[in-house]
Amino acid sequence: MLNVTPDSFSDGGLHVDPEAAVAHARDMLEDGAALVDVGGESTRPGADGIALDEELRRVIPVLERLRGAPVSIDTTKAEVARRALALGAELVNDVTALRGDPELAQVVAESGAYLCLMHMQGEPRTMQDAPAYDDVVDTVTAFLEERLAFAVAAGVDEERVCLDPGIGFGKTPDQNLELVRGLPRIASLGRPVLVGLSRKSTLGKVLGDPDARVGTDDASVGAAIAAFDRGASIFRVHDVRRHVEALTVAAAIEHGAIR
Ligand code: HH2
Repeated sequence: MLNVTPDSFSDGGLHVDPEAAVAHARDMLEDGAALVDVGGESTRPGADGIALDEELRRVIPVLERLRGAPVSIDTTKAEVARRALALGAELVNDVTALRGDPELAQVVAESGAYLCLMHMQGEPRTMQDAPAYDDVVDTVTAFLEERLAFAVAAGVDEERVCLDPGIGFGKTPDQNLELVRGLPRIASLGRPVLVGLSRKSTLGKVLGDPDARVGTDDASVGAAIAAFDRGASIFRVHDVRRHVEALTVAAAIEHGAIR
């Protein structure tokens, strides 16, 4: 994934210059990424939303330079998605699961693009204040089932939708771990499951730092393998090469394939 935000928690600010962002995207593709997720609006805990103009100013120059490369657009805004899809983006990654912009469902449906529906409790500015669930796996699974039905009713091809529990989006570290354990339930909805565990603060907290804001890449790989073993098949990561190597071996063990 590629942040062109000045304030993302893991690599924000590194790729605000479009040329640097594009070079980083090409490195990720070279390292085996299937898609580069381009995002101009930070969703880190505490982040405020940004205006349409600013988001377009951040992502359009990058998307123009990446034309022809496999790209997804991480946005909640229909207009950003529309422009990104016109520039060749293949997937819309909407952290609001089509609850943010009432026009986004139609943009995705008409374009025939792939769509990621993610669970989030609350909104980024306040979501970590006091996340609470009766049963986090039940709640997230029921939510994703309902949002999938909503997307399909709006004309999105079900075969093009993947589902994401939204690790860190209104969840405590324990709830995040419970969600990874519960991935088989989410996978039972019949759609590919995407997870974004990479560098998230829960990983640093598991390693003993209660104030961690990020996790290490080695911790990220461990989490990705645990998620793979429980049915995740799409991984939103930062250190692509490490994850590709680890997941290729895990997949070969699972499926018996030597390439
Ligand atoms: N996580 C982040 C952003 N977008 N999209 C999906 N579908 N799933 C995720 O888990 C997810 C996401 C946050 O990670 P990061 O990109 O490192 O931070 P930021 O949002 O500040 O760019």
